[in-house]
Amino acid sequence: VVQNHSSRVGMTPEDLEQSVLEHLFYTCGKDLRSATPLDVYRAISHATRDRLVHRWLQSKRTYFHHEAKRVCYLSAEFLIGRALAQNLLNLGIYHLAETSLDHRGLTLKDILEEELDPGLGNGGLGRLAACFMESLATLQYPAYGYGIRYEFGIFDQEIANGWQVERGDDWLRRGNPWEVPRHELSVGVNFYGRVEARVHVDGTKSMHWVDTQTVIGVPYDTPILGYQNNTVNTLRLWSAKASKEFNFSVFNDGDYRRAVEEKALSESISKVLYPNDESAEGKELRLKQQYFFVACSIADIIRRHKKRFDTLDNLPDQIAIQLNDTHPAIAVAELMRVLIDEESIAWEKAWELTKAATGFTNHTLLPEALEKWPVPMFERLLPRILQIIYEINRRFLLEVHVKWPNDDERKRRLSIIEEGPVKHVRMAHLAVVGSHSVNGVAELHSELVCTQLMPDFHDMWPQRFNNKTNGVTPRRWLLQCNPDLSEALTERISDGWARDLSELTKILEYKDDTEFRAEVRAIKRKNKERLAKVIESRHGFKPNLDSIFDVQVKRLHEYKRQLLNCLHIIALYQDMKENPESDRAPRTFIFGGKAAPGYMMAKLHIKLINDVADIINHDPAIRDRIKVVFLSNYNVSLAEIIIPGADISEQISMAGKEASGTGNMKFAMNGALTVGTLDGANIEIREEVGAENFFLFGLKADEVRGLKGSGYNPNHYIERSPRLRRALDLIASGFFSPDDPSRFQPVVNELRNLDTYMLCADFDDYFRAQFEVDQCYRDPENWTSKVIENLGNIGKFSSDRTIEQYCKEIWNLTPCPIDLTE
Ligand code: 26V
Repeated sequence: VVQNHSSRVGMTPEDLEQSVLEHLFYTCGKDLRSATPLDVYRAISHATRDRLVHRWLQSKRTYFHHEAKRVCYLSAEFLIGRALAQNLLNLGIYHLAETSLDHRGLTLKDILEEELDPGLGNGGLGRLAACFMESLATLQYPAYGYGIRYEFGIFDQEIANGWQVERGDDWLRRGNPWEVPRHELSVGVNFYGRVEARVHVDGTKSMHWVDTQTVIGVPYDTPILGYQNNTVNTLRLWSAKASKEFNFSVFNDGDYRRAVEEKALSESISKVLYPNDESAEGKELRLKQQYFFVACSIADIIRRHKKRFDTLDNLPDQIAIQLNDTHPAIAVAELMRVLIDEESIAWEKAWELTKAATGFTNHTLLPEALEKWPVPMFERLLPRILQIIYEINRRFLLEVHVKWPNDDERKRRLSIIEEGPVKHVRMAHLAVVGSHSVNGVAELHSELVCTQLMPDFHDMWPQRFNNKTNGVTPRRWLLQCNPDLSEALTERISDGWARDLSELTKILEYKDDTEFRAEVRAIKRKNKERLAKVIESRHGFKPNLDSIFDVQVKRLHEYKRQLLNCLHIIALYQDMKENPESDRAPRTFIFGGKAAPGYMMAKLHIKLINDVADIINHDPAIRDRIKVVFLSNYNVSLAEIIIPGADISEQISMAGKEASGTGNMKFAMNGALTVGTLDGANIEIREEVGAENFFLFGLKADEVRGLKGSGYNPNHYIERSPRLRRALDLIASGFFSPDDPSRFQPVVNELRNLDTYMLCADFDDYFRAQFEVDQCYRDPENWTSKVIENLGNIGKFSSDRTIEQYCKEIWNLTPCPIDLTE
């Protein structure tokens, strides 16, 4: 029996205070006098977590009793960000906590800063998984997130002398009050060994994966609370632990050192997140990570199902498995292995169940990001899984043969196994073959998946392909990160927007309300001030609050074209130097983002931005008309400060390369205007907010393709653009790198010779769009009306809308509300 109303979980100020004091004493072992801010953070977090527990248990009980279908979201990354503020808000006790602390002379804002930001993801894909988990709980859908409890998340980035330096992110060093280990649910996962076929007396054959090395997966659960409801879902992250055999072998063969080494080796599986997004590396440890968390998750899913039912026939009525990109695609083969080898289900039946349960989301069109594993490595590490993949492929190619007899070329293209000097397993092919749904993450992207990325699969199964345009949770990306704007909205249109973002259209009524407009401007200024303080504390100067805060924050990648932004800055600088009287609005250019540690060109771009900043920021002729800042260690918590402070959102990828983007949505939601190409979700954002409220430039995806096809030559554009030529010449001259004049030669050479991402083709149009930004900013009323039109029409990009579509169109889920009195 749960005590819902004990003071330990009560919602009065007295109850909350009492719990915090008790945790300070009993959990932290401190009294008020000796408590540090970290102790206070821990005590409040535990007091907050206490208030989730009965909801959490009741959610599990309800799902079990109602036999509710649930989604299992398999993702190698969950970039959840800090939990305390979000949980306080969703519980509806944020202000209560704020005032309680106030009374004791403490500021909640400062206490929140004590929480280390869990960086268990690279960027968009991991953050999307986190937004989805929050939306699922808010919409009261039964859901489990399954992933890896990395001991080290995405590296901490420092900028040393303009260069990126990586440091380990030891995010658990102060403990983690939000997770609960569940040792009793640990799972054994097999690696290596060999497969033995056994023929039985009745003539049947069974396969046995033997002589394996076993690693134990220990689940750590984090509660995911819905917005002001009683739903608490589970994010279950697996941590690798050496199995008993490893520990026993210490005593058995006496080779103590080897045993310790092997123990460390098996526990290294969940040690660190791979930081190279958008480029597959083919490292064995990465494949181990993928199989490790997938095998644990599938075992967990099957265990739970068997607890409730004595058959697996209804598995797809009870669970939907969603593969977040190909990282968990091995789930298709693992589920088949469990159904066949462990549950003795016939192949045909097992295949039917697997396909009916599984859906696959693609997140990238970059060829270098498509995962494939060398067959020899696969065979050594996962011999039984490889066998099953071969059998899946054999049957699949038979199906292809029936449809297109004598088309060997097509079979070669479609095969799960890529032929060549070394064969490879194509994980995207495995995922498509083993799923009933394949989706992209924005309209354009989904179309390109069908026509460019996998046209043969689309030919084969057109009905399988669909679109689910991304979204972001308005609770974190508006309510929490922009309290002033949230309050202004609630004052005008009441508070329904936080659960139904389409209600933001009501604010359009206030578009011409001078008071509201002035308030919107004042809020932006306050948010710029907050951001300016961060810049000042790190860079020693405070940006001009009257300047346009022009922001590009996202992973560093050539296709995202931070370099195009940089070229614009250089050209603007040269214009200003040449014509000192030129009358342009002052701008503060703000960058942030991490480069994959081995991605030399991206790291050189960071250095270029910092060198350009150094020269321009110190040029007395420029004063504060241009400032350039590269903010180090861009992460979720920094995003929560940067995004509300932006006037301009840079979404300038080469068309056809950015699958969706989600930062683009967060900026528009926080009153920034977009400068962008027709790429990913930019297209849909522009459609929603209106073309007149969006600064468009650049080639379209089909124009990019056409130009590539007919032989693109950047010099054609460089010759015709004096501005571009001059900017390139300045970089090449060593002007920004007097200590090493040839430092940026690789950058200039790439642009002049290849220009893979067509910066030269888009440069002049980009410059023109930026000039329009400038003109527009000088008319604050006009600018504000565009901001309000963006805000009022951004409702589509709530992850609630996205999740509703997944639930209706792929997962077939219905909400399962939690009643605490039941
Ligand atoms: C890819 C890889 C490749 C193999 C090695 C490790 C690794 C780690 C992460 C990734 C993720 C790349 C895919 C990705 O993040 N795509 C982004 O997904 C966002 C959410 O759908 C979308 O908004 C972005 O446009 C897209 O780039």
